Amino acid sequence: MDKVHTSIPLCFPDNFEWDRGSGTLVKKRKARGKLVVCEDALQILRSIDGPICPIAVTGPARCGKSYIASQMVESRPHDCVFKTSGIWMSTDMFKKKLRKGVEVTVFVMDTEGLGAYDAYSEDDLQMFSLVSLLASVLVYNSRGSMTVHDIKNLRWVGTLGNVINVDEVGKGTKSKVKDFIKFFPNVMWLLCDVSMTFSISPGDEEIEVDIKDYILEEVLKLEEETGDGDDRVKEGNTYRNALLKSFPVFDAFKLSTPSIDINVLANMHKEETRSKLDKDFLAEVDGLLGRLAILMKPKKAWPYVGNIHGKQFAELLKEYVSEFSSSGGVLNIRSIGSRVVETLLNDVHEKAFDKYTSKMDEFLKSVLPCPNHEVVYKHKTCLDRAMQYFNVKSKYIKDSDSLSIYRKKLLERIAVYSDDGLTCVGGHLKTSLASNVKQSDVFCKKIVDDLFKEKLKPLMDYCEEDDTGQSIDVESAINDVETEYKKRARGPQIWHVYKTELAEDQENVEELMRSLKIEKEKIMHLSWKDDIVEQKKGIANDREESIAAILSQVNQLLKSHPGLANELQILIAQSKEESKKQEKELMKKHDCTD
Ligand SMILES: Nc1nc2c(ncn2[C@@H]2O[C@H](COP(=O)(O)OP(=O)(O)OP(=O)(O)O)[C@@H](O)[C@H]2O)c(=O)[nH]1
Ligand SMILES: [Mg+2]
Repeated sequence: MDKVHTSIPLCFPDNFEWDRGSGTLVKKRKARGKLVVCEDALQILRSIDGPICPIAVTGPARCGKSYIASQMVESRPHDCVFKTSGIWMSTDMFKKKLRKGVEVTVFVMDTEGLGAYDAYSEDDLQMFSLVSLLASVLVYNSRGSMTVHDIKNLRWVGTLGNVINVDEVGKGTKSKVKDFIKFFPNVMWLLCDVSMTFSISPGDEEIEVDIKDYILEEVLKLEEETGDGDDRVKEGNTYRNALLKSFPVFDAFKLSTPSIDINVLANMHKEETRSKLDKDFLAEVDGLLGRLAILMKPKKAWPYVGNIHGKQFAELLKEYVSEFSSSGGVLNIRSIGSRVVETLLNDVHEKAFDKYTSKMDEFLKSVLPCPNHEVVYKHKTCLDRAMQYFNVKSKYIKDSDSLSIYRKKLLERIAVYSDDGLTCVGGHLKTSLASNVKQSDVFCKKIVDDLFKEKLKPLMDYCEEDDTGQSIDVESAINDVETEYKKRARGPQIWHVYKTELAEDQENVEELMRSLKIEKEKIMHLSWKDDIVEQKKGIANDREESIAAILSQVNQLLKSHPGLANELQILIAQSKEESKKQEKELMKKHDCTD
């Protein structure tokens, strides 16, 4: 497993390589080139949610920056945590509640010394500009007391304006210092190894003053420019102006010599040395930390972003470093700001959309098919959730144009409505509603199939098989199917499927039943007819038989009584009458007039 580092480089010169395993920068066999960012550090930064307060320590080489930066990390580590080439960050972060109630995550950044023997002045300037842009509190560390003659030590500040461009690209508008000064860090000038007291003499008498007042009065007070060729004064005034005007708050603090023992001084970063340090020095370090706490403020980024979080800080760092290497050393922080806003809003928009879809899809999975109004109701709750997320996460972005573009983008990705606002014609909601229709269709058709198999098919089979002429209650069977369908069917396709599928089945059944009835009636009718024919046949036979019998009787009578013609006529008439009577009775029985 990789070692847990107490500090990690944010960016470093490309003649080094970050070795995650040992937590060190390994020097490569090449000359120093551009700065590169450390992806591991960006990951750590991105995980910081909420406002941040980065404190950076900078200043000339070998003047105790790394030692003092270590003392600023809470809880104070015993060993020096920084090994500086490039900009390093403490991985031990801590929370602080600031005066206005904002809670910030504080982390300390240490920089390689300005004017180090192997760094060119351009690199120094880049380094100084970078920490000025990244920090909320900038500690400028120098050793020894500062006099008016040491003013050139401020050259980094003086040339800041050459490196940082704030004007809109392609537009003639000039930004004023006051527009962006509040985005710059509060600055603390820390003078080490200064044991003496300071005094100023506004009148005749000397007054002992705090080092801050001394510096403001004696070092940073503009010198009168006497005229031609007084470049030294001019230059000094430029630096003075830059320091006082580029940073919103200026403070200064001094620390006395930590020890008179040179062995102790040489090993201050070691844990065992702490007990050997001068007690006054340690008390002063406590005092310094108290003063720094007053200077702390949430980091803001110019021009659009308010309080930035770890993620935005990581984006800014990446942008600054890559812009430095591609722009020949000049940063346009306005266009960087716009790009960062773009990246951030994209990210927030994407996450807000995920919030919407994750809840919505989970719901759809469990309830579809369902009435469309339930889908729309859930959509509204999920939309509120997504918009709330978007608003909370973008509240620190002050670029109202970009905000409204991304808000609209998010809304359109979720749902687009027709001009009259009544129909959803696009976005995720449209897909959800379409899926509901599709699932409802399949679901309802399956119910129709099931009901047909369960209830109608057996009925039809029974009707077809049964020829007993018993009456079957088709109507109540169909009503039963209808009630059951209404009970089981779900979603927007209930009526469509009812009309197109179930009603058709019902009609088929009814039709079949009707034709079945007719067939049966025909069969009945036919059998009646057959009966009549048979019976008629019987009557005819009977009549033939009786006619033959009568004729034989007649012959006998005529033989024995030749004069009995009248008796013969009566017998014939009787036979005819009998035959008709039988036929009538048959007709009456079958209600048939045939
Ligand atoms: N005299 C004195 N020495 C100090 C002080 N602080 C640290 N040192 C010693 O000065 C040397 C450099 O200290 P660092 O803290 O590494 O200084 P630095 O400014 O970070 O050095 P670079 O990163 O190389 O620019 C070490 O030997 C420290 O023990 C101080 O306040 N006074
Ligand atoms: Mg150092």
